[in-house]
Amino acid sequence: MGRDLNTKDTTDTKGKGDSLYGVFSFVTFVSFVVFNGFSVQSYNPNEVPMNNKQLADTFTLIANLLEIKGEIIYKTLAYRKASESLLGLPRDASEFWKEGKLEEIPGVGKAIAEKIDELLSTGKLEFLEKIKKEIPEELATWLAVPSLGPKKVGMIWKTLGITSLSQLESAAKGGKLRDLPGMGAKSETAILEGIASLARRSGRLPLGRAYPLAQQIVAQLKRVKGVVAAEPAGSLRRMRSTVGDLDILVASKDSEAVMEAFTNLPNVSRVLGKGEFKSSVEFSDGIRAQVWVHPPNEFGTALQYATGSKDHNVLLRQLALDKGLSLSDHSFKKVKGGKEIFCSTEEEVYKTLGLQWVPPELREGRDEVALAKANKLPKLIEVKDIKANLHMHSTYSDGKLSMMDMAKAAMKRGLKTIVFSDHSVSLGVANGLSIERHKQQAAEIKKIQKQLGDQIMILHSSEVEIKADGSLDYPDDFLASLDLVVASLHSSLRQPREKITARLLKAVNNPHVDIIGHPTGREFPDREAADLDMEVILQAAAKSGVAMEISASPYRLDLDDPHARRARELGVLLSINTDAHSEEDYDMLHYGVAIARRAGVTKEDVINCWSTEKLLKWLKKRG
Ligand code: DGT
Ligand code: CA
Ligand code: ZN
Repeated sequence: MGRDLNTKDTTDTKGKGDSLYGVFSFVTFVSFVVFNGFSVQSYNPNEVPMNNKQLADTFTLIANLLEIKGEIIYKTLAYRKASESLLGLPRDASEFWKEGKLEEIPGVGKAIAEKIDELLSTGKLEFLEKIKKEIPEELATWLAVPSLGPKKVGMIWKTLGITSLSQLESAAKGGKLRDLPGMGAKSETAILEGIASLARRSGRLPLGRAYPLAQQIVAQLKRVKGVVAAEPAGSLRRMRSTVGDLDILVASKDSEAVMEAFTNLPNVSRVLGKGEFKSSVEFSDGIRAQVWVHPPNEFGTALQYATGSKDHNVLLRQLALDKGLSLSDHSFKKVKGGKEIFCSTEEEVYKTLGLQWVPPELREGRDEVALAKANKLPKLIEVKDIKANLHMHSTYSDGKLSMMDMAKAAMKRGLKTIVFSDHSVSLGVANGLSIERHKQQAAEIKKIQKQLGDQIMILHSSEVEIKADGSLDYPDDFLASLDLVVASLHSSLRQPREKITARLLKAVNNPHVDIIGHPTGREFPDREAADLDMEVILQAAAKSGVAMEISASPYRLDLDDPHARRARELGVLLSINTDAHSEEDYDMLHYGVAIARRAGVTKEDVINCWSTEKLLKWLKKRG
C-alpha cells in the first residue's frame, strides 16, 4: 500500500533510549520507570545507570544481531547466558559494579564484565555500536514474529534489502517471500499472522487494520435475521489512528440471534463474555471486538453512548443533568420521575440536549460540546472536497503503475490535478531518479497531458530526500524547475531531537519546498515517529508558508490529529495526500480526511481543495 520504502540507514545513532528495544519498548519503558522510581536517586541523582532489564536486553540484542549476521550460535551463547542471569538477579548489577564484583554474577566472565562496566559508566557500548553499523538493529524486532528465526531474518534482509517490520509485512502480502530459499506461501501467511499478533502485544491496533475488519463484521451482522442496523462505534467510529478494540452496535429485537452469529464469526478463537445484550470475543490474531444489541427505538442513544469518547459522554451527561435529565446507555429519564425518552437516532439525542449533532471525529471532550451549543461547529472537510492528489508515485520510482494508468485511475475518482512526485536520487532502494531520468519523465508527462487534454492536470514533482545533514537531494536550480516539491524524511530517523529538528527546519525554510511529506516519519506497526520538536517546526511552517502533509496512507496517518490541530491553530496550510503507489492506494484518502476532521480542519485549510487557478498561483508565488 501507499508507503515509501525506507533506506537501511537507521543505525546512525541510538536516538531515544528505548528505541533499542524495538517492539519491546513498552515493557522496557515500564521497567525503566519502575526502576527509576526508587533506586537511582539513592545512588547518583545525576546519572541513570542501566537497570538489569536494560543490560539483559542489550546482551540479547547483541546475540540476536550476531546470529542474524550469520555468526555461529556457540559465539552468542555467552551473551544469552549473561542476559538470562541478569534478568534473574535479585540485586541490581550496578551494586555489584560499585563493589567491583561484577564477575561474581553467575554467567558473567571477564569479557562480559568489561561490557557491563562500559554500559554502566557510559550508557553505551562501542562493541554494539559497531555491530549496528553492519546489521540494522531494526532487524532484531523481526525475531518477535513467531515463525522467524535469525537465519531467515538475515536471508530475507540480504536478499530483499528491507529492514522494517512494515516492509516485511508488505513483502509477505505481495508474495515476495515465497520464492526465497526454504520459504513458501505458507511461510508468508505465518509471518502475516505473527505480525498481527505482535500488534496486539504492543497494545493498540492501527486504524488501517481495524477499519476494514469492522466493516466486514458489520456486513456479516447485517445479514442476521431481525437486524435493522449495525454500525461501528468506539474509537473506531471516531477514527482515531489507533484503536484499543472494536465496538459494534446492532439494532435488533432478537439479541440472541445476534449474539449467536457474533460469537460464531469466522476466526473467533475465544469468547470472552456472552451476555444477553453484550458479548465480546477475541479473534485468532488477538484482535478483540465487542457487540452491543439494542432494540431499534433506542439505537440512537446506544450508538451515541458506545461511540464515546468517555470524556465527551461525561460532558453530555452533565448537560443532561442541567436540564433535569439523566442520560444512560439507552435512554433519558427525568430526574424527578416520569416517562423515559428513547431516541432511535443520534440526532434526537443531541437535539434533546439542545445541541447540534457532533461528528464522531470531534467527540473527544475538548471544545466540541460548547461549540455545538453555540451552533458553531466547524464545517469539517469531506472526501469529496479533495480535488488534487499532490504526492504520488509511478513506475519511474517504486510505484506499481505507469503514469498513464495512475492518471486514468485518478480521473475515475474525479481528481482534477495529480502530481507525480517520484523519489529522489539518493533513495536507491526506491529506485530514486537522477536528474536525467526526471527530464525523461517531464517529457512523458507532456505527452500524457496532450493525450488527456483538459480532463486532468498533471504536474511534475519529486519527493526529495531530506538528507542526514538537512540538505536536499537536488541542487536549487533543478528544484526550481519542478512544478512542486515534496520534501520528506526517510532515513536517519533516530537522530537526536535537536539534530533532526534542525534538519527538518532547513526543509521547512527552503523556498523551493512546497509540502513536507509525512512529517514525523512514523510507520505502523514498528517505526516510531522521529523525535521532532513539532511546536518549533509548525511555527516555522506558519512563517515560511510551506504546507504540512497529512499522509492518508493507513500505515502512516502522519501528521496525526494532535499536530494537525496545532497546525491549524497556527494557520499552517495542510495537504492531504495518499502517497499512492497503486490504484487501490487512492481509496485510502478517507483515512487522511478522517484525521483532518479529528483536527477540526475545514476545506479552506487544505491546499488539495483549492481551485486549479488558486493552486497554480500559490505554486508560482513560492517559486
Ligand atoms: P479504545 O478502544 O481504547 O480505542 O477506546 P474507546 O473509546 O473505543 O473505548 P472503549 O472501547 O473502552 O469503550 C467504548 C465506548 O464505550 C467508549 O468510547 C464510550 C463508552 N464507554 C466505555 N466506558 C464508559 C464509561 O465508563 N462511561 C461512559 N459514559 N462511557 C463509556
Ligand atoms: Ca474500543
Ligand atoms: Zn511518497
